[in-house]
Amino acid sequence: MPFDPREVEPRWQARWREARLHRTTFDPKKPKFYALDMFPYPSGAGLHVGHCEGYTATDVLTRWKRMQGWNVLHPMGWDAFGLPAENYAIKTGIHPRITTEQAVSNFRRQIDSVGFAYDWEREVNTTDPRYYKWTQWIFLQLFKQGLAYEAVMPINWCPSCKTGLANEEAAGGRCERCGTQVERKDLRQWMLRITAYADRLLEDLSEVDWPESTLTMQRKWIGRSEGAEVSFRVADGAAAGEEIRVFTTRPDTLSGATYLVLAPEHALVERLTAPEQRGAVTDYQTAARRKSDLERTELAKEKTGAFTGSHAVNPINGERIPIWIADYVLATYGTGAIMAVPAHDERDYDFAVKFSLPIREVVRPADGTSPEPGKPFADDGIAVSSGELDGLPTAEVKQRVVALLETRGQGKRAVSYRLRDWIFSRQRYWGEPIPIIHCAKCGAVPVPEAQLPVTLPEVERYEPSGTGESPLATIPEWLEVSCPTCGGPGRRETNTMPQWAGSCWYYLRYLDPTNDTAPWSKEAERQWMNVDLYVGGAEHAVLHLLYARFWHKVLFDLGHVSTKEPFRKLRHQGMVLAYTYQDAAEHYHALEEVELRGETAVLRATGEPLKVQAEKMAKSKLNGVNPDAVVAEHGADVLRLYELFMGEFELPKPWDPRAIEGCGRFLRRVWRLVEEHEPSRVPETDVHLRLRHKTVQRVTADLERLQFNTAIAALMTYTNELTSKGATREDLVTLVKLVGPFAPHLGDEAWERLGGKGFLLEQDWPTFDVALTVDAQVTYAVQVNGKLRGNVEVERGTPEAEVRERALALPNVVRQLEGGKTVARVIVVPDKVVNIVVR
Ligand code: ANZ
Ligand code: ZN
Repeated sequence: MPFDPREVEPRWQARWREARLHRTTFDPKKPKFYALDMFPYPSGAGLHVGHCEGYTATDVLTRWKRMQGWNVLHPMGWDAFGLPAENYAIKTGIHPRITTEQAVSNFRRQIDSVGFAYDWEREVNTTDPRYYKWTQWIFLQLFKQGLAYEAVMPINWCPSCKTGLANEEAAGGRCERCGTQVERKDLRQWMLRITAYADRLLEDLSEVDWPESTLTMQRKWIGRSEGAEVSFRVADGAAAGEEIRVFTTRPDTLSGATYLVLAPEHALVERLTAPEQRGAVTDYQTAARRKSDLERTELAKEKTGAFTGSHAVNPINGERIPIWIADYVLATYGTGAIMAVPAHDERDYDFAVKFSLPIREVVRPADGTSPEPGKPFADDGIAVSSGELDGLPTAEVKQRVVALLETRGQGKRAVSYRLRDWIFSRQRYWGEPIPIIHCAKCGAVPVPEAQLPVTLPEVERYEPSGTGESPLATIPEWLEVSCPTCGGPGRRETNTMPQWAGSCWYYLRYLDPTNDTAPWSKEAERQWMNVDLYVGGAEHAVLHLLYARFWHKVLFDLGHVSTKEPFRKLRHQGMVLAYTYQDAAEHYHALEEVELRGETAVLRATGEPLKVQAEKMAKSKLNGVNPDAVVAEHGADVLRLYELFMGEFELPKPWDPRAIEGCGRFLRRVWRLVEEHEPSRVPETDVHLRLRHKTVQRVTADLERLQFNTAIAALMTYTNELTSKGATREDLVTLVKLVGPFAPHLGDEAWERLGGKGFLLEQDWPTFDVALTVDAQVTYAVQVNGKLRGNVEVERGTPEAEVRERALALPNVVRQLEGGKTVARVIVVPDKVVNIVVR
């Protein structure tokens, strides 16, 4: 009977469900394995074969660990707040809750159809009030620690979405969602003081097993710079005598600082501006406000600026230098002011050239060569024109200058971070309400914990108000409440949390998802944390991981979690690409219109040759692959197998519809072996034994290293060998157990057919004997005076004397002794070579 996935797969899925097979249990005597998938945003488009890759990987690993007797936690949930559902609601008037529910049930159906072993009894949904109650609770813990605060911020503002955007959502100066040019707007915002954790977020990266590229991105994002803060006194004008502090990574170049530059928003600019410069300075400030940080600091950008009319004194040489403002200095980095050293910094150089400011060289290349003319020399070197510091290397000059400034009270060592506090509010509907009540007398008052959750009220319209407030501001019944502290009139906070909020702690809620008196129990936390393996896309390498680590550390400090880091090991699945077919006019054609000829392709209708490329899947490129279609055509087991067989797990690889067939053939071959099995016919031999132990070792070791593709290749080899040599019962049991995690439906069907009891997942993973994983026979190369003269094949472990004897008896060796030659020496290198020296 051929194996029909359409019949077999749903049948086993139903049996697993009835038996609650995937329910999490915990036995304190056993080790634990917490495998976490980055939970999806349930979009209307449904599950993607890219999702399936990571999910299959953790599914295989958790099934394997479970068979090895581990406690396994493998949950799934929904990161369901966010803009797409909300934008759809604005267009159609349909509540985002409804579209979200529909999308979630579609995702769940798809996930089940692939046979993933998630414990649905632990499903979480960030938009469920029983979940976001605790997101709000965590926010209040942050608030009580002084880690959540309000500030008026010049934020990125999308005039089309009418909402504020975090820097990362406005990369390149454009709204991530709609592409509109982003403006700056001053708005009251909730901020989270992630900068207070900058050092620990950096240091503790040494404790985790993450991809090096991701560690690097996190380090760069935090951007720790060591340097100094230097004080300059204002020499003239209304601000005379005041101090301007600058941050520099090159205090050694202080003698070359020929002017100061302040950010246009710097608090002192007002008083530094001389009456005759007022007009120019104000105009310049207005223009700067319209630009994004990125535009402002771009290296290649034409430099602009305005002179304030005031001067400052360089503390190292007493020189009077002009004070300018320019937008290439950011208000939010360092101190918002710099000492400009045009001879050694590219931006300062361009600026000095443009405004004819002095350029003074104070560092030269250490190798005695001349620096390139017409360019700043930005490297370390040897000090020149720096008085008594001349001739000293940069590192030492830095130390001496800082030491000198410190004794005079004019500066100190300082560290600066690129990381900024996290803008934690959105003026949108579909998010967690921030649980704060504003009172004229008491200020920002937390909603008492007993009153959580603050649920999202029903609204008529989902548009932001356009004045910078969320639609929640339009519902007086919801808005107006009494102050929890004084009982006077209060007004609810109308901002909602950003989409990142719910994903900052979902891995903790899975531990104890129905707890309604605490976000999770201490016991569950101690049992399962931390996450042993976190799998998800590299696109979350920075923000999600950084934000979640930040919350985790705060929770750690408050004693709510027992580990410093949440995710011990992290891996990113490589992106699943798909082939695209483009004609000469660069139009894309779907695979159905294409005829494949080896490596090339032509348009079926006209024979026109097409350009074939592996690209990211996209609707516009007609190369999307829908898992539903793959399951319908090939079955879930084949989909799962192919997802992991496609290539190395962590590398990008193209989906190849022709290669899927190979996986189908393999599984059919496994089934045929099981079906045609007649145990009495095949006696167990040493060859069987060794092959089996080798395969078990290979697959086990590959799973340990997440090398799924080579594990599958080993199973394919094993299957072929058994097909040609015949399989014993033990061979088949082992094969089925090894294949089971990859192809669980076929696994259970085959297990049952072999007379097995219970589910495959409840069986023990096969073990191996190392002694049996090495080949029984070894081949010695036999050399006479360094020349290969033959081979000797013996049983492994054959005594040296016997090997030697057999080597000397080889006809080809005997011939070398003709003419009265004698054997001077024989050297046997175990399992490798016999060297015979003849004279
Ligand atoms: C003098 C100097 C001389 C500098 C020199 C560099 C080279 P990182 O490494 O990114 O920390 N800087 C400081 N604050 C700034 C701000 N708010 N906006 C723009 N630029 C700012 O860079 C630190 C350097 O960037 C600082 O060192 C300062 O320029 C500039 F040969 O000071 B430097
Ligand atoms: Zn009050």
